[in-house]
Amino acid sequence: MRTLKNANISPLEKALIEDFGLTPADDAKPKKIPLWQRVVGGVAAAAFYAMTLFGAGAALQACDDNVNNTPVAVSGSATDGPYVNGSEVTLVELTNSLVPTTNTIIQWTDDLGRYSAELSRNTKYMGSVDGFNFDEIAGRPSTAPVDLRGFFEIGSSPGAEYNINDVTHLIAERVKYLVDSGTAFDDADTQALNELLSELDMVVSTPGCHAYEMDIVSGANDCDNFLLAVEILVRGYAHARAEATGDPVDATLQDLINSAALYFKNSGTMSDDFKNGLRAAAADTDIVQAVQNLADYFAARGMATVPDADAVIDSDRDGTPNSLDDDIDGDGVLNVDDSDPRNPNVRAGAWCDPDTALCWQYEPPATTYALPDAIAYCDGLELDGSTEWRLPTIDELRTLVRGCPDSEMGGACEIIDGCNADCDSSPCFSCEFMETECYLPEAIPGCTGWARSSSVIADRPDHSWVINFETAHVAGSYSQLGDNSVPASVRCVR
Ligand SMILES: [Ca+2]
Ligand SMILES: [Ca+2]
Ligand SMILES: [Ca+2]
Ligand SMILES: [Ca+2]
Repeated sequence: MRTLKNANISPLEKALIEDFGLTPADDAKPKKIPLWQRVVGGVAAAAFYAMTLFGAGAALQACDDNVNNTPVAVSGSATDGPYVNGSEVTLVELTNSLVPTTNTIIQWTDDLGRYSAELSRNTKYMGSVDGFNFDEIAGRPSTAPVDLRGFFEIGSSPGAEYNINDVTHLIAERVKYLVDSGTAFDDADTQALNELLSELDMVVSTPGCHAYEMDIVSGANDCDNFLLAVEILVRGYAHARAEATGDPVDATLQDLINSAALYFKNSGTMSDDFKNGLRAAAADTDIVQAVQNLADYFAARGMATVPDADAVIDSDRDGTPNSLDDDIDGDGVLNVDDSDPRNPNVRAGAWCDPDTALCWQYEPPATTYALPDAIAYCDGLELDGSTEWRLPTIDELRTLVRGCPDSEMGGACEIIDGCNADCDSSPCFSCEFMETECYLPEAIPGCTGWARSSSVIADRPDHSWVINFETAHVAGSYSQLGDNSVPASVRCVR
């Protein structure tokens, strides 16, 4: 790429132009454009670039005297979550072919990401924003700046809104590509959004607007709901991926949306990785909490309305959005009967471990049982539409241990079903007592002390193997609890 030498182009503008691969055709010539008047200068620059890049025909079109390019007061908001006070919005005036002119306006946002500016009527712009923004999922500002961009065409109405958001960012490269291929801007913008919509099967929506008309800050129509849904899902994906890689969340988010926009550019499709990431986010993200976090942020700034992400997010991808779905997580248990209606692994009183496919009694009974009574209790249990419950073996019970590798099933502790008492000499008590937490999966409550298994110790049949989930200690009942007649906690399995 050529270096830009034009003194009229600021470093920021230069960076934007280079980001987009929109280098002017000739470095020196823009200096010859009379810039004595901004609007006229913009039209002249448009004509210049159009002439050099696309020939005289396009230039004549750009010089059409019938087009009213006088300035009009407009506003908009930059959101990926709202941007914080003083975030920088850069508005670069473009030719009809989306080639940058030298006319650039920089504005700073308020704490809802809102900006205002006087822009040329009937003229296309690239808007971009740089700054920190509110992370709806974490409920706090981002820890690094996130850049977004978008294209729009200013109409003739004063007060109209032109927003910069995740959706404008995701489709920007594609819009530019389509315009470069000869599609009119408005058609390109509509086509790109429709293509994006058809790729997102975790969102059920027909927004009926341009991406730059979507806004989470000042409304809750279907367009705004769609935008908030995409912002939450992209952010949810970024959080999950950052957790898996150990990378920072905001850098991960930036990488995800930039890579997705680039993939989308030529194909009009999203990668399987991106779609799967958003699908997982639709199922796993606490959408209610994310919307509440945003509502709290708005309320602190005197705003009552927040878009309804659940009106368009379809967590179980059955075609019905969450707000209309009587079984949101698609686990076959209606919301009203579901111990956790947002989590398909938690059903009516049961939690199914995705790692083992074993389903567990969600909450253990308050009563403790001697071994024969524990076996009878589980055999007689009716829960979650099933009577197939049993007292777990020690092998099954050890699959519930989390956070103590020796005691987890397959760890160094050698106590398994069928063992003699000498298995107990292996490292089965290597973790600390936890006062407030428990060595159980986060998804289930009930940090009991000693819990029974059905595994009787082979050479001491009046005793059996037990686990204390407060210490992850796997032991023979003879040393810790007493024989099979002593009551202990129970959690049935199927
Ligand atoms: Ca659904
Ligand atoms: Ca459903
Ligand atoms: Ca359900
Ligand atoms: Ca559920």
